[in-house]
Amino acid sequence: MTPSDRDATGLLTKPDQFVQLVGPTGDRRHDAEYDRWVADIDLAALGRLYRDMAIVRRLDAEATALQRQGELGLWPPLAGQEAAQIGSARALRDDDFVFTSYREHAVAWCRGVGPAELLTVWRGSAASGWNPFEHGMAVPQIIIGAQALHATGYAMGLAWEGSDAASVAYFGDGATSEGDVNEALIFAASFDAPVVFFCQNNQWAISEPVGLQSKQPLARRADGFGMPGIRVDGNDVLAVLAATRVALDRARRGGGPTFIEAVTYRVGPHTTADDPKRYRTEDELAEWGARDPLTRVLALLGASGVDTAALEGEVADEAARAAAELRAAVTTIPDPEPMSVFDHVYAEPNSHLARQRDHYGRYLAMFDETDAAASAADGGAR
Ligand SMILES: Cc1ncc(C[n+]2csc(CCOP(=O)(O)OP(=O)(O)O)c2C)c(N)n1
Ligand SMILES: [Mg+2]
Repeated sequence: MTPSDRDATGLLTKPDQFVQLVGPTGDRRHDAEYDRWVADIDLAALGRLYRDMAIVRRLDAEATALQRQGELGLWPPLAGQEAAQIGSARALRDDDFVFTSYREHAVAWCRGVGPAELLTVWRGSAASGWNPFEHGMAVPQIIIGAQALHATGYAMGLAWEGSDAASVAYFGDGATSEGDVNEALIFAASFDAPVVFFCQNNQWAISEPVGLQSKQPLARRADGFGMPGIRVDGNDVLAVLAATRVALDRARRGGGPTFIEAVTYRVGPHTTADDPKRYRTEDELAEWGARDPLTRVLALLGASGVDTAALEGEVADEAARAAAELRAAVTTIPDPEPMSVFDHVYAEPNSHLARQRDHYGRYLAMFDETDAAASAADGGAR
């Protein structure tokens, strides 16, 4: 990559161009602007990034299996997006705050959300998931793009309080077509909010390809909103870490928001309720398989003299243990008490909710009566 590949704003302009520090075969590509942002990442640190990615990949596969076995209602797999999520989340400080959609399981992992805690909502055992303030991470947002507004508002609050923390909004390529995301970008630019808009362009919004939603690289839109845009290889954990550090640093120094487009690929289905074979080809899958985020890190470590067979083995064992623990924890989560669904709707009681609670209570009682009647008819055998 040469400086002439960039336009006046520093944006890489051609669709196949992005910030890349590690190529698909593990070749280290030097970049005059971004290298210094990851100068501290030695082989041990790179090994830790590999470990994160391998463990979240294994946990994700376990969650998919748990859904197939009827233990979860639904699961949106992250497979393929490990580098985009780990690279960005490992750039964060504890006092930063992230607002994600439903696929950022690796971000949750980095924020210290326990894997079993992460799955409670997908099992239907919890109304949301975790205490956001314990992890600096809001619970998953299902409304596409809504979290971009939340992140912007939170960032404006941080600035007003004089904090140098930042917020990050994670969303997908499809979300960039939503009003919420566009409104958030305008607000953030107008108020120099310390927020990073981290868009994982995984090429698909369910069955809609990104080309249908944007005639040009998504990062180019940033210019129109009045903020810098960085297009980064989302399958290159080192480049993502560098790009996110650049954006966070700008936010902390009062420079306002940045839009990052991490170019990546959703390897699995949109959710376990989707069949991607209906809308995309095996060739496309193979093409992206060759750009796998984990194999390139192993290749680079190997070429740098690390015993990668040992590392791979150790991490695989650790990941298998984490997956077994996840399975044991998830399958024993107690079912919630049905009436608890009303507990956290409002801080104060109100008559509208009280009516619904009463109605639902009477509805549930009908089952007790049915059970009691059936039991009496059986002579109490039930
Ligand atoms: C406001 C809104 N509209 C539609 C949907 C249904 N929906 C769920 S996921 C999705 C696609 C999102 O694609 P993208 O933003 O690229 O994220 P990805 O799933 O690829 O991570 C849609 C349209 C929704 N959840 N919310
Ligand atoms: Mg998408």
